[in-house]
Amino acid sequence: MRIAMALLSLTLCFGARAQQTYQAQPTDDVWYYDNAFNAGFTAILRVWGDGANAVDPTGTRPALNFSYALAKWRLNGIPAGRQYQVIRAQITVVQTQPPGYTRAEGELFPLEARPLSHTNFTEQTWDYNAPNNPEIGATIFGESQMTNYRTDAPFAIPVPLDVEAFEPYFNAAVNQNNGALGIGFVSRMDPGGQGGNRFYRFYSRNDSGGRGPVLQVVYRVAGDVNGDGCADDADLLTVLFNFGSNDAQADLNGDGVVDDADLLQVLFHFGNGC
Ligand SMILES: [Ca+2]
Ligand SMILES: [Ca+2]
Ligand SMILES: [Ca+2]
Repeated sequence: MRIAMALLSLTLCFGARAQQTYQAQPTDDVWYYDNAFNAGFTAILRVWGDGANAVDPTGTRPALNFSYALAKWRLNGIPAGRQYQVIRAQITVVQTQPPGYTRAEGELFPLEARPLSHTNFTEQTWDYNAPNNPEIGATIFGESQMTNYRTDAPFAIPVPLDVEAFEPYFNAAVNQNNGALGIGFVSRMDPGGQGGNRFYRFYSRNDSGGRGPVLQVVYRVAGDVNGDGCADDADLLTVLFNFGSNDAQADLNGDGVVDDADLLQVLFHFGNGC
């Protein structure tokens, strides 16, 4: 029994080290709209579309019937020079009170998180008319969920990101962009005419209450079972030793069984981070 407990705590210890969590607010976020007031430092970001489109199809920057929010994160503490497996990723924003849309409208016209063409912008120097502002990509990493919807208080809007779509973007940010990761927030939600109230309004990083967007990424060095930062024969042996079991540590893809898919993860990334 004592030995079993010791093994269990050892496993938990290794498991905790193998998976790591990044969680932070952006270093820059801006309200990307033609008539935006205080676009770089507004406490509230605003997002809407024209009902049919989330991104203005007529030009590279949003015309009057579109409004975006751009955010840039610094992935501090994640070393470059290796590939990472993204296990889970989510952005959470906080909707101001009261929302200008019903729960059903929020579900019909979600807030979308998309890639940016580059991250060469700061809220300090933001200019709507600058010639080279980032463009919003076509990929939708994630859509908002209205699970916490309420009208009597601000509420958190989770935007879970699709791991397969987001993982290469995350790796490119770490390995090719000095850790800078840009996200564009857009939505098809139509305010309903000039002066309309139906759009997303969520706190920026400049909110004095600290309710700005939060990016959370659970990741590990790809193929690294034991969490020493390197995929090598020790990891291969751990997978082989636990083959056919449900050992959580060796189950790299998290499908509940240790099998050839996990073995391939280690083989494919063999030498990663070493
Ligand atoms: Ca800002
Ligand atoms: Ca290892
Ligand atoms: Ca597995």
